[in-house]
Formats: sequence, structure tokens, C-alpha cells
Amino acid sequence: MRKELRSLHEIRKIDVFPVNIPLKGSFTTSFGKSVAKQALIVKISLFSSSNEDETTTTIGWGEAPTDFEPRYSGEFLEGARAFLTKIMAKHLQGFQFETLDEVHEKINEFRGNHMAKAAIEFAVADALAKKEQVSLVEFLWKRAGLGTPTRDRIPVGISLGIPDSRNPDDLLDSVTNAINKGYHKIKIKIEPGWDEDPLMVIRDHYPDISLMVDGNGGYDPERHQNHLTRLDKYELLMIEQPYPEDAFLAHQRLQRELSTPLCLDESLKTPRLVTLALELEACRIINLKPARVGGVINSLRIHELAGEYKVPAWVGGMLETGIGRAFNVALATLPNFTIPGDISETSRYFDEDLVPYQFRLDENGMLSVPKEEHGLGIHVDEDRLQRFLH
Ligand code: OSB
Ligand code: MG
Repeated sequence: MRKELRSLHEIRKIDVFPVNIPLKGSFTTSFGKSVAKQALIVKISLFSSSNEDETTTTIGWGEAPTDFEPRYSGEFLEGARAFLTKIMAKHLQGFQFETLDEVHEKINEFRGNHMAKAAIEFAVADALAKKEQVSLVEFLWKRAGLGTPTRDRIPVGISLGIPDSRNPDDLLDSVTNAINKGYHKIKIKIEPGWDEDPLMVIRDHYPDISLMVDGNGGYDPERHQNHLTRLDKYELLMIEQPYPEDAFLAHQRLQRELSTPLCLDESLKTPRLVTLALELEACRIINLKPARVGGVINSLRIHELAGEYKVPAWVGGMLETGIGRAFNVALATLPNFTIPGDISETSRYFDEDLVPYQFRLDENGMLSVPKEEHGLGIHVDEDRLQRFLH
């Protein structure tokens, strides 16, 4: 019988790079305005030895899309940085394992800090895929028990912030540009006072486009239920996270009154909370952000839950750099992601990214999985990483 080739891996080094990269245009949501994208870039050196006495060192990259201020969620850059450099580094330096699941168990001895944990899992997955000489897509499909990937291109959508001018016609121009580019789904950010006006203008011009809204928790269950039920008439694909993240029962109540599906984002921090939301029917669609849920293993579990409950799911975004974007694109190839993700092309966000690879829509509004290397498929420009260091 042929001897199975097994590898033992050891985490030799974890480097953490805080970056601050200017956005081409500002991005405003109900929780605030961003003019630059902050993130923590994680670089992991994996030392591997096999039972054939061969040793190798492989580098893996990950991203924690944390901002300076905890506005989207309670996580923020300096907190995530301390978690990674003071706690993760201490416990993972020299940690030996065979599979990503063992790393997942190890880092989940600690509570919270999902974005930081996600960066670790992404980096380890990238390194393991490189070591196995497969793409991250192949790695993810295999871990999901799905065999050979059946797609390497995905339809995508765009998320449009609230314009500084607060003029619906300015937003309409952005919508027109996005439609002309070929985006498959248009999402607009809303908040109390900025919802029906832009929706009326957009629906007036584009009665049939696939349109949705995202409240980022800016509405109050005590005051806005009736107002939100009026959004049914705009025939939206979904309404994303109108209420704060812990408002499961308020979302359930709203969903009972709405014919438009609700989708949760901020609320769905763990697979168990996804089960809670689906059992309550607090939503009918899942937004999966791998960073929000703490990485690869929880993302795959939530992808599975979407299948078990037969609810559509899609991959959300956090204005990631090319590193996190490559990860989101790879994840979005999985079969239960049936709705276009918030994964736009590089040029929509940055003049210069951390990776030279440009994510670009093809003529059908599809993004392809990058294939410059194994793993994530992108090359990280370490000079640029130094230049954007914060
Ligand atoms: O709620 O989906 C969100 C960006 C930052 C924080 C939260 C959200 C967003 C987006 C942009 O909607 C999605 C993207 O283009 O990355
Ligand atoms: Mg959202």
C-alpha cells in the first residue's frame, strides 16, 4: 500500500501590518463617513515537514478589515492589533497542526475578535493551499466536501454610499454608471431621512433593476417599523440590517409585516446566530462576511446552513484591499452563494491597492478568481505595504 503523504505544519512567525489606504471617493453609511480604508494585514510563515523528510517554508496572507473607530461593529484596528500581536502571537508562535480546523480550535479558545481571527485563518488557508499547490478555491471546495470547483467567475454587485450632496440625482448618476459597467445588483445605503426619496428617483428611471437597500442598523424598532413597511412598494430584492445587531425579535416582527425579504449582516456573527435568525425567520437571506464571522471555518459552516435551510446567501464586503477581496471572490464561488456579492472592481475603491492585480469586471459583469499564484492567487507588493503603513 502506498504510504499517505502527511505534513506537519508549524507557525513560525506572524507579522501584523496596520495600513491606511485612501479611498477614491468617500463612502457614507448610517454609521459614518470613510475617506480611507484601514486594515490589518497579517503575514504568516508556515514551516512544514512531511514524513518524507522534506521541509518547506510557505508564506500566507490575510486581512482584518478593521477601521480606526468601532462603528460597523465593536471591533477596531488598535483592539485587533493588540489581540494579534499580544495574544495570538504568544499562543500561536510554534503551534503545530495538520489541518486548518486545528488552528480554528486553538484561536477559538479566546472570545470575540472575529476580524483578527479571520485574518489568521485566511493567512493559514492561503499558506496551506500554496503548500498543496492548489488554488484557494480548490482548497475551500475540498474542505466543504464539494469536490472539484464548478466555477471560477462570479456575478457581482456594487454598494453605493449616501452622497455628500444628499441629492438623489447624484446617486442616480452613480446607479447609471454601475448599470453601464454591468453590475448585477445595486445596493444603496439608507438611513432615516434618506430612503424613500432616492428610491423613488431610482425606481422612476430603472423600474426593473435588481435593487436593494442597507440600513446598517440605523433604524429604531420602536419608531420606524411602519416607515420600513412602506419600502415594500419599491420591489426591492431585500432590505439589509435595518435595526441594530442584537434586535433579532424586532427583525422577526418586521419580517412578518414585510413581503420584501430581510437580510441580516451585523447580527450574524456566528453560525449559531445564523441558526437563531433563520429559526425565528428574522431574515430570509444571509449576508456572509468571512471577516465578521471569524474566518474560513465559520464561513463554510454558514454556507452549509444556507443549504440546509434553503435560504439564498451572498458574500458581503468591507471595502477590502486586494488581499481580502481575493478571499471574498474565492469564497463566493461556492454553490450556495446564489446572489451576487458586494465585491466590486479594484478601480471602484482605490487608485493604488496593496496588490498589483486589478480585479476587473468582464463584459458580463463577472469577476474572475485571480490565478497569478496558488492559494489566494494574488501577489502582495511589500513595498506598497510599507508605504501604506500607518
Ligand atoms: O454593511 O455591507 C456593509 C462597507 C463597509 C462596512 C459595511 C458594509 C460595507 C459595504 C461595502 O456595503 C461593500 C464593499 O463594496 O466592500
Ligand atoms: Mg451591510
